[in-house]
Amino acid sequence: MMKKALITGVTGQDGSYLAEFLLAKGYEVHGIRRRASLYNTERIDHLHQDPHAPAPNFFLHYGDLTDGSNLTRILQQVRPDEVYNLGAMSHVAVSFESPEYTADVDAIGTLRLLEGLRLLGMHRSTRFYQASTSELYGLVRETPQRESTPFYPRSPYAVAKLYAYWITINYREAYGMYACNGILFNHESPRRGETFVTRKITRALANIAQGLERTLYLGNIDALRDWGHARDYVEMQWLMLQQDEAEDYVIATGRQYSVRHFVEVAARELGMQIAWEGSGVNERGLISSIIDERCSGAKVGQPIVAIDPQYFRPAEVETLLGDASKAREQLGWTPQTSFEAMVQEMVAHDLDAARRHRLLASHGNNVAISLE
Ligand code: NDP
Ligand code: GDR
Repeated sequence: MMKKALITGVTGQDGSYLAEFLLAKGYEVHGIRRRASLYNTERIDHLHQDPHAPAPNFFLHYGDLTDGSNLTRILQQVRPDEVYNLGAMSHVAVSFESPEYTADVDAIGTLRLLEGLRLLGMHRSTRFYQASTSELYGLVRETPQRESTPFYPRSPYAVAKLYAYWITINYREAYGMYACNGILFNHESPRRGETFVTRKITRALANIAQGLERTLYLGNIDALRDWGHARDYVEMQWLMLQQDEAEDYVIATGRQYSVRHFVEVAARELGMQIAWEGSGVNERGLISSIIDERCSGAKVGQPIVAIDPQYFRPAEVETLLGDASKAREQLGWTPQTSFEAMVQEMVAHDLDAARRHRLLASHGNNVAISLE
């Protein structure tokens, strides 16, 4: 029998890779999309199937994690074997601007799904994956971070995700649900949202290489992250739901780099010599140490990376480094893509897009480039 999966957040980075992965495994895949005034299905358009075609196996449903009755109706209609809750207001900096909405979607949205499954009597038959995050560790208490490391969330996003983490465990313990948390460290790809730092960097440097931009503005370039490739990480999400017992797992590469290093690797890929400019102190006294021996002043035409304090966060997560030994040993998982190969893939993708933009611009088309 063909298994059925329901993915919230199917239009996002991970949702698109997971949908591809599950379709390749022979699943019938259902995804929840939000209504938007513009198309928001770019990442999954290649999976679209004509619903009139014989035996389609990819379906989209309009819905929202803030709407409990809608979620329950979709669960009732689809009756999935597996639910992957990837939908979220996932931007840490934006969560400081919209903390209440973030809690509604990321925390209570998770509860709505779990409760929907329980009310429909599907809690014993449907397996549930919760997209938990390394942001839970926040102000880190132990390095590297593993499943037993204490949490200390540092943003409205992380606090909302902490609720989602515990409510998932609570439904597992209280109602015998197969429900687990994947505590995933940062993972990136050419499909990464354009305002997350890695994609912002590769996109801006590619535009600079094509003469469409001159300056990339960043916040805390000393932040350290454990970056993996999203394509590798969605396999883990599936593996976690295929075990005899539901458990929680850390997923990470075990390697850590600074934002500054990411810029340097991406720039090297493009054969660029970056000029670093400026420095910043945010209102809490956090200093980004960009003024150093490399800040010698830009030559004419040289690409500039400058610090703009507007990108500092009210509370920052300075360092994250994961220990995925449990996933490696119990699930036999290891990431396939190296940091360098991932940066290379992202740069190549964004350079291709920048070339097309330049071509359009040279033919008089107005190309809007927005970098946040
Ligand atoms: P994205 O931001 O790329 O995708 C988020 C998805 O959630 C989009 O499909 C978005 O829809 C959807 N969404 C947002 N708000 C709602 C809502 N109110 N109702 C229904 N759907 C909504 O995130 P990623 O793919 O990178 O991440 C997937 C999940 O994993 C998220 O929960 C994230 O918090 C978590 N995570 C991500 C990590 C990473 O490094 N990428 C690491 C650890 C955890 P739309 O397209 O319409 O905006
Ligand atoms: P993060 O990802 O907050 O770790 O959350 P992001 O790429 O936004 O930031 C990483 C680090 O880079 C610093 N930084 C900047 N960040 C952004 N976005 N823009 C900038 O200009 C900039 N300059 C420096 C940040 O301060 C931060 O330290 C991501 C999301 O996918 C979450 O949903 C997920 O849970 C975590 O990863 C794990």
